Amino acid sequence: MAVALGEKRRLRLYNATNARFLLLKFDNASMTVIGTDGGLIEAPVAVDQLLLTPAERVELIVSFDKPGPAKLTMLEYERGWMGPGKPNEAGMILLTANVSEEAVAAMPRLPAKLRSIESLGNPVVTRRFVLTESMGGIDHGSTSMQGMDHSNMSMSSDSMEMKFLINGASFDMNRIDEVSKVGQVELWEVVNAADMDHPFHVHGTQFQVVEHEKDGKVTMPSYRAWKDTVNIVAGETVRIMLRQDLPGPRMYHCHILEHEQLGMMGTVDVQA
Ligand SMILES: [Cu+2]
Repeated sequence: MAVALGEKRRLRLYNATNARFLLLKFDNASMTVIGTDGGLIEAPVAVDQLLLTPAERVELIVSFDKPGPAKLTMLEYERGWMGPGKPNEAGMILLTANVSEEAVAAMPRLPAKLRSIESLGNPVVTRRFVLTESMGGIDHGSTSMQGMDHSNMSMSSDSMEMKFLINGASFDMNRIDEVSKVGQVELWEVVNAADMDHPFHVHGTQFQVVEHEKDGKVTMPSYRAWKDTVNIVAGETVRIMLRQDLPGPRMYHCHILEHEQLGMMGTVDVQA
């Protein structure tokens, strides 16, 4: 990509990988987030780096204020990889922009306000989803596997029968796990009691992240956004608010495709 010095470009990034966690940094350029999975956020937010987990999207304004190559680069992120074959991704370059010495004519300023995002109000229902992993018939909650050597394990090995569960259950197409109602505001508490991060994805709507809780410490997101995928770090609880406006069955699942295939998925039936 060739750009002029001082130019700004609007980039939409979509993590369409099955399992890679993209911790991104733009060397020699600056990033400003203007949108997430569900469109624009309320005001631009400058960031040094950003984590894009499978299925997450972000919309950026990138400012190229230094001449020479500007590189979108992956940084090391530990999501709790198990088994062999972990790719060495740190330092991988996803995009290079060649920034000219010649400056562009003045660029328009970003608007201070992009849109309003209303709060969903008070929830009338609270649901709790606990994510766990089970290996070879043994259930593993958090910390139980620490110190074990995972080097000989393979998720695809029949003998190990690795399973990924929500509330102790593996996905069943013929089972309804939750029953909801159109227009009902709900608080979902997603607890990651497993040893790996799991990007949690909900179909049919966009949600707002209320807070993250880990080791008793609660943090709120730094800005309000519409999302349909949020990473739940190992050992973390994330609370989200949502409302479904159309009737029908909707899936929710981990968006690491291997985990979803091995059971970490459920169905909420939204009734009219
Ligand atoms: Cu997962």
